[in-house]
Amino acid sequence: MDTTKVQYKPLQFERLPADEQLARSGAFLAQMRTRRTVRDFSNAPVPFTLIENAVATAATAPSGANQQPWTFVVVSNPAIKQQIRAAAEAEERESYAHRMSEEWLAALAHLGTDWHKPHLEDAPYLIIVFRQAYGLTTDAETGETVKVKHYYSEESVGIAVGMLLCSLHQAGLATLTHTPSPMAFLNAILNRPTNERPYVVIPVGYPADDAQVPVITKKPLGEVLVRVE
Ligand code: IYR
Repeated sequence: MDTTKVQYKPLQFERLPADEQLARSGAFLAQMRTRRTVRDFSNAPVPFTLIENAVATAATAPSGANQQPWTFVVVSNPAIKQQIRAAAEAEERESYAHRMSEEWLAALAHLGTDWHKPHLEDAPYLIIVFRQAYGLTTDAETGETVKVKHYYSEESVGIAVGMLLCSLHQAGLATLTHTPSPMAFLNAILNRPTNERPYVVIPVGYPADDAQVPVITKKPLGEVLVRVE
């Protein structure tokens, strides 16, 4: 028998006037449409509070069984950034030369990426997001470390990263979602436990004055929104 009792409290919810709903959602859309993945970063300093607020925002994300299966490692130390760059470039060099298929390279060609990752040192902060594939707790009686199954950790971390990117963008910062592959070197460099799997590396900062971005478009709404009434 399940004797667990759910404790409830009244939802705090402000019902907005319709015109304000429309104004806010339109303003948010317009702002999000200006977000671009940036590869050329200035080394100009960024207030740490903006990073902290973004991580705090990401940490409000919904997650499977509210297990919050994420760790956000924020690196500003130049020597550590240099190590991450060296390791990422070594893997990426191998990937671009041998591991990625012709089809994959062709799909990517219009973005102009290659194995060079100077942004990993130029950007003032790197946020490395780890997914906790399972939790680790200490058994109260035996003192042993026990594994706790996590549910929907991929989806949960994906949602949290989306919210992180939104926060950083609306704070006036540029980001790059970078997924070197394989990423196990991040556990070694950052000394993270084996239940934590690197999910994405996000350089954060201001764009370089001469930053360029490829000319790309997003699919029109009619292609991505299917309305069933
Ligand atoms: N991870 C590599 C390759 C790469 C793959 C995809 I799919 C991209 O959209 C961009 C890059 C890299 O970071 O260069």
